[in-house]
Amino acid sequence: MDLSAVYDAVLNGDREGAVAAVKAAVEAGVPATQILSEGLLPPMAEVGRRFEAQEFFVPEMLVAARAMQTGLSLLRPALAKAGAKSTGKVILGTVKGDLHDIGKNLVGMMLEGAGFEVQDLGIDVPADKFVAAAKAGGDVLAMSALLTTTMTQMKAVIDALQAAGIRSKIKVIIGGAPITQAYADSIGADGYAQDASSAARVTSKVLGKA
Ligand code: B1M
Repeated sequence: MDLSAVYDAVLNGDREGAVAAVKAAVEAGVPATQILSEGLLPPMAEVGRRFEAQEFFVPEMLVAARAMQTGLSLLRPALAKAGAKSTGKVILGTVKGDLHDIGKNLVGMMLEGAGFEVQDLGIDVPADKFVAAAKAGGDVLAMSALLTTTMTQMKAVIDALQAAGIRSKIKVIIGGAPITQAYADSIGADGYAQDASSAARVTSKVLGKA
């Protein structure tokens, strides 16, 4: 099925159009993963390109993101078909100073789909909030950052876990557009995932389950 109606609705920030187009694709039997990879994700890359070219500005970026999130929420049940039982608890959040949450939300859905319990701390999460959640209990702490200016917060969180004496009790994985394996290694993270589906794989791996 041609998913250009989904693509166009997201690119144009047309929330109702995105809902209608995603619903039509679901009803036509298109798999959720295909609607995501061919309909919902490509326009976000185009929005980024247009933003860099100064053809789009923050308001356009924002309405596109809202349309994308609304479309994505319709796929949540299919993407996050809960596993039989929890295979571990993941504390998830976007780091301090960073308001981007689409990638993080997608990571959360994929983790739920892989059977993990997910505690989502939201966006703009300061180090002490990550530490408090880790102290309360969790197997993996998963951080997302989309800005080169906020990715440094990931090291601040790892340092804060160390200072609180709980670094060895929880695994740390990181991801987001500017993040690389080399960066993850340099700050002492246990794992790096390039995208949402590999985040579930990397989480299992750091827990010794893959
Ligand atoms: Co922003 N923004 N933005 N933005 N924004 C980017 C990131 C940017 C690359 C655009 C560009 O210039 N091309 C650029 C960053 C440049 C840089 O730092 N190098 C940028 C900028 C500059 C800004 C502002 C500073 C703009 C301004 O105000 N002048 C501002 C900062 C606000 C802040 O956070 N303090 C800003 C604001 C915004 C909006 C609020 C308008 C909106 C976000 C809305 C929201 O999230 N609710 C927005 C958007 C939509 C984007 C782009 C266009 C799209 C991001 C997105 O959702 N992609 C983005 C350009 C781009 O990425 N091409 C851009 C889709 C999403 C599914 O992908 O988040 O990469 P992504 O997640 C992927 C992987 O990265 C990975 O898996 C996901 C799925 O496969 N992943 C993980 C993510 N987290 C992971 C964690 C893991 C593992 C994998 O483990 C824990």
